[in-house]
Amino acid sequence: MPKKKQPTLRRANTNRTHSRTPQEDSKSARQQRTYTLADYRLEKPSFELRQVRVGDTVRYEVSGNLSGPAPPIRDSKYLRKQQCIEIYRWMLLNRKMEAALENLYKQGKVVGGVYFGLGQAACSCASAYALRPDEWLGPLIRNQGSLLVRGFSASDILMQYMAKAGSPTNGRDASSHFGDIQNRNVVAPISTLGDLIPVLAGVALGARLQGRNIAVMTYIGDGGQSTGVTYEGLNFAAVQNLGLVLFVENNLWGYSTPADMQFCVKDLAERAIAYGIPGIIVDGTDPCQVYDAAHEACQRARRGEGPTLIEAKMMRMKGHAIHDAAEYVPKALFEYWKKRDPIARFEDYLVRQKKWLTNQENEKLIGAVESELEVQREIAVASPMPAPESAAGGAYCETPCHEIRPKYAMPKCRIKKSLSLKQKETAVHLK
Ligand SMILES: Cc1ncc(C[n+]2csc(CCOP(=O)(O)OP(=O)(O)O)c2C)c(N)n1
Ligand SMILES: [Mg+2]
Repeated sequence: MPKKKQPTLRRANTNRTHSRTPQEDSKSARQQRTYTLADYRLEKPSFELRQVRVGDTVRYEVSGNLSGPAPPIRDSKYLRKQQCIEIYRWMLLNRKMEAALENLYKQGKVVGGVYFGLGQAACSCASAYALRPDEWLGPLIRNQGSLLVRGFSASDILMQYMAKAGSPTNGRDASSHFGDIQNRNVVAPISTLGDLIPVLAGVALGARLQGRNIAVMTYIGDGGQSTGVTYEGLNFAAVQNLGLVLFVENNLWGYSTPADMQFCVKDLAERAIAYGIPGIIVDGTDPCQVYDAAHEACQRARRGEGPTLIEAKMMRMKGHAIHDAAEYVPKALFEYWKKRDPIARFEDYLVRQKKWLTNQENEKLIGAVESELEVQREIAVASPMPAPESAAGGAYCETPCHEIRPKYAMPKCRIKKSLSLKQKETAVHLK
């Protein structure tokens, strides 16, 4: 039997003494990989945090350029005047509802802790605004603005925090662990950070099997993005070309750990390269940038082209939760981001720059949001606590209560045999 020819292994010449030929240079240039990350920001903050030990305690010091003026809002490529005003309104409601929540907590009416999204309203509201009603959202605990955009009322959120009988979980769960899979297509937040990612990828896969490519959106923090399940979920979405839109909310802190001590990459969007998907950077305090990136990612998702990772850079303007005074955050950092307040800057953009709202119209709009919130607050405060004997009931519903049916019924997908593997992955063929 003829001897099988062994493949020859070519070794790199480690003792090379001659310089590289032009042919070698061009070959190496061809092999070199370059990646680009779209960056929508009009300002690239540059400062560093340093941990300083003082006796048994540590504190953080910030250095860098913290005195520059706040950047302007970037004109949206897609939003029209009325849509900008609508997003501004959601952002106002988001903030005012959180202020009401803080007061209710101080009055002893809240059961458990309260988590705020102060400084993050543009990211929550403008991202959720990019989804269609039939698409899906999986918010995190700070994305209360996203819940409002998806159709929950402020009283739902206030009642949930007060554990009222009429709250979405009938008073059996505090904070934001609620969703609505029947009408609003909202998956309840999962506290185990990262777990929403494979769940939402699964929702997109389910829709694909029904013959539709849809956008599904969820969020992960700068801390949570280091979990294993984030990698697994996003990688799965990438290889299956699922329409996941993942916002990495880089608010510079994970509890009391600064972002500088959590990862070595310069921008978290760089991690997209490792999944083979687009990575985008936006200023998370600019609703137009957030919307544009979200809209483009949703369009990609709807075309069956797979997931997008969007890093939204901003700052958590309060402690981790209401019990945390955030004394570890250098005051200069709060001052810097206060000048970049998303609502004040968007208001300035709409009223003074674009002149899409007169001062009078703006005041009227703010007044209307305040009145709406006051009505919602009163409904929430006046509603009853659950009956003690109901304590052993289910958090979401009683069993048997209603039949939980699959949203889109059985798969309708037919894949043509003649398609290439890549085409088969994204193909949507209705019967
Ligand atoms: C898998 C997992 N590990 C740890 C925690 C505890 N934990 C809750 S919130 C939090 C910090 C999260 O920081 P980040 O992801 O940056 O979100 P942020 O609070 O800044 O919005 C941690 C560690 C958790 N909920 N899940
Ligand atoms: Mg964080």
